[in-house]
Amino acid sequence: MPLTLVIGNKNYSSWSLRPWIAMKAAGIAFDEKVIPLYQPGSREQILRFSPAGKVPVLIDGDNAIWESLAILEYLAEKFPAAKLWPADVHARGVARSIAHEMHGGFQALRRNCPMNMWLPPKKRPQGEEVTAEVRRIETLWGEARARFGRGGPFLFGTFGAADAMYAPVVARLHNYGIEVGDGARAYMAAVMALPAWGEWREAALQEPWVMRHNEPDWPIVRGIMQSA
Ligand SMILES: N[C@@H](CCC(=O)N[C@@H](CS)C(=O)NCC(=O)O)C(=O)O
Repeated sequence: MPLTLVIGNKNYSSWSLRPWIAMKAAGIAFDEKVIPLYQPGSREQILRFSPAGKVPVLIDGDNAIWESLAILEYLAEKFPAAKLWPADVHARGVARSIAHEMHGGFQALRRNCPMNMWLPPKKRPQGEEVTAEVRRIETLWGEARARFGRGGPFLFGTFGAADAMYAPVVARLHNYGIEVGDGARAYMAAVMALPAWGEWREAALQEPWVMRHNEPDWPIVRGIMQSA
């Protein structure tokens, strides 16, 4: 029976993007089910699949695996050939550290810059808290690339679970026009050049569901949608 990944709207659901892009980039076959978030009935629909009432959730036969990072761990165990974590024990430890740092942190960036692929990329000034978090992200990306990234353009060379955890950060930095250095910019370009990124983004741009509280440029976005 194929795996099914239950996700939220592609435009907004940053947690859903993480296992989705990992599976696509690794060539792991799955069906997807999109549940538009924060609509009447959304919660009931999610609860049919996820005991925690959140997406993403991976359905594997009778098993439901929820929490983005737990899904990535499950996939790494079930599909070792996908090499979602680095082979080297030290690199793997650092990859898990930065994945967990993302999962539990960067609240200001998440709060102030919700993922929104509809937003026309432009500079949207952010406060000190966001700037400090972005500096931390640049540092940890830079250190991973310098120590472990020789085999490719991603944090640990080839695209893996740590990159998947930061994929929505790439979207945020891009759409909110947040300034980063050359190293981070090159890394972001590599992530955004993935065919899986293009597939997710194209689908996001087609979605009709609007979450107004995530739309700082609502009149502009509505104009784009109406002319699309
Ligand atoms: N810690 C969870 C967070 C999941 C989460 O917050 N998902 C959001 C969408 S991005 C959700 O399901 N929201 C719907 C709701 O809360 O009703 C994870 O890593 O998967």
